[in-house]
Amino acid sequence: MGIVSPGFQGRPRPAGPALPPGQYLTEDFPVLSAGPTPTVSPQDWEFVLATETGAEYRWSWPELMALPQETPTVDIHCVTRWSKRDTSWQGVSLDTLLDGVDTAAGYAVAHSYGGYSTNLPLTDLRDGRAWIAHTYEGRPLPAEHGGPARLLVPHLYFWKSAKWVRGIRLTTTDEPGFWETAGYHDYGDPWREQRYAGD
Ligand SMILES: Nc1nc2c(c(=O)[nH]1)N[C@H]1C(S)=C(S)[C@@H](COP(=O)(O)O)O[C@H]1N2
Ligand SMILES: [Mo]
Repeated sequence: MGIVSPGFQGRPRPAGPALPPGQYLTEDFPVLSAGPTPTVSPQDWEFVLATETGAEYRWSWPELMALPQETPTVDIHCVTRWSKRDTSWQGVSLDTLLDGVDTAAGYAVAHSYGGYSTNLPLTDLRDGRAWIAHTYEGRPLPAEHGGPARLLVPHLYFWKSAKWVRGIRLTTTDEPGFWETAGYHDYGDPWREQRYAGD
């Protein structure tokens, strides 16, 4: 064989599964917050699920921890174009929280401590696709990433994964949240590159 340059790796790196269009991989974990990080201690934390009829279902921190726990490992995709592979979390499935909740609502709005909100169809919170996550890579979720607990909906752009989540309100009409009101896509499917309204 001829000359092989010292940097030559011999074979291409395995490409791995495709990323959504327009995304690049990052190894670090960027922090994206529209405002300051609210301080919420687990003792003061409460999660409220409110239905379209006004019925409310509440969980304290110990009650959340006493529910069945899941450990999803998922890829996440931010609309600013970074994606991160194989992030591992622990949390409670929205299926568990919605179990026994009587609702005919088609939509949900997640609300955060600090005022952020984001909307999505209720169906996207079901079928093992959404969690209230409190642990990241085996450690309590850091405050800048949404601790004590955040919504995790990895099949949509990451702005739908509300940090410092304090509740979810079920609604019969679609109510755009913080970024959706500011021109981002109402649904935000990364595989269809739904970044902005009209995409
Ligand atoms: N409460 C709240 N949740 C939020 C945001 C925010 O500003 N406030 N930013 C969203 C956006 S745009 C992204 S990309 C992710 C960023 O999560 P990270 O900071 O843990 O990477 O959180 C989402 N959830
Ligand atoms: Mo984002």
